[in-house]
Amino acid sequence: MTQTMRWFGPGDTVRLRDIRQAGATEVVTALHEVPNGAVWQRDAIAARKAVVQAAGLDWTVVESLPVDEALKTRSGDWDRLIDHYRQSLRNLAACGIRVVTYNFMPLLDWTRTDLGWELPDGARALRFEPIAVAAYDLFILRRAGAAGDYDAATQAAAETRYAAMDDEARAALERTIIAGLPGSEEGFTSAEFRQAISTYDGIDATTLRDNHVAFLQAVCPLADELDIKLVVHPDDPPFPIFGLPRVVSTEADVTDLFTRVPNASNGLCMCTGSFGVRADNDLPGMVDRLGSRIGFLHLRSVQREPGGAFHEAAHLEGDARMTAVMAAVHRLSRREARSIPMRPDHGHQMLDDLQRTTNPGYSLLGRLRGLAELRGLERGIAYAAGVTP
Ligand code: CS2
Ligand code: MN
Repeated sequence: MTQTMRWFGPGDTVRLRDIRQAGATEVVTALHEVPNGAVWQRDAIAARKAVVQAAGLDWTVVESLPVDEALKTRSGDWDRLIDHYRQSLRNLAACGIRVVTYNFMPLLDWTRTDLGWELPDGARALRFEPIAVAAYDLFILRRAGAAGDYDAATQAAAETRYAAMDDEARAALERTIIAGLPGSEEGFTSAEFRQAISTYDGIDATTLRDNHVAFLQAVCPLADELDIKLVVHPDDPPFPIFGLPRVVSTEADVTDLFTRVPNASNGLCMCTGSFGVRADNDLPGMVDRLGSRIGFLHLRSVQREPGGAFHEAAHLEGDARMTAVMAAVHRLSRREARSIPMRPDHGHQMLDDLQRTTNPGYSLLGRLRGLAELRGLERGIAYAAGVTP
């Protein structure tokens, strides 16, 4: 595996030298300052790459080149936005970028309800709790039709939860859910969010899948030529939320996508933390079966809790079965003789992280711990399989 860490650009409080000392050889990053839908210019990409290289690191994986909402809803300026996406891919390829991550989640990228959930050892983790989502949806957002999406017990629990929150707690919950976590690029107020949700009226899972296929059919032939792998990041969490469809949540979802758009450039960012929320996603088996489609690995584990909640566990703990996943990654790399880029996806806030301000999920020490554990695990598996040293 090629060890990388995510870097949010020059404004990130985690510096390139920190990332290098943590043991990564590359960063994955994006031109976060470019608005969604605009072209990433070649000189801007080259300049950012030069900054990374001056720190002794490299940049060959983009996370993410955002897919504008109009491409997801297949409306408005679709043709122009496709042209922009294609131009950005050309410019990225000219600068030696070979993997481009994107997602196809309507409106929200990854979603949590608590960004500082205290673990027994005092470290802090990200957590998702369905009751908190329901409380926000029913009583703060007051989304039309929300009541139809929750059973009576959930509605009652949500009402109790809402009643127990003061104004500050309600505002904090709203910010956590819709203000935009790092990398999501766009955030909302509740009023804006209600309005944005209405742009998905009439777009069900089938239509969203068709729109995804139309997007890929428009960009994959060019990506094939450019030798770029476009890797879709799965839905996080991997189920519909706020009445919005999500269609990249299971192994069947992605195999369907590869069947409908067989181009070699149509690939997957195998995020074990996202897929792993669902017990019906067999993570090691997915690595075995999806094989050559996997262009990028996000290695992380979640601990599922009763009632559908989950929190982010340490990288080798929780429900991911990370040792089995890593063994499958090892088999895949040997079978295809390639070094797959990986990053520890998120980390706890621990030790000195607790005194610092970093992007939620993107602490330095928590990710350093994750990277160290994962690369040690990989070495051990390789050694046991006869690869020395
Ligand atoms: C990331 C996502 O932090 C995260 O969970 O994995 O934000 C990811 O970058 C995007 O969904 C990919 O487009
Ligand atoms: Mn991920």
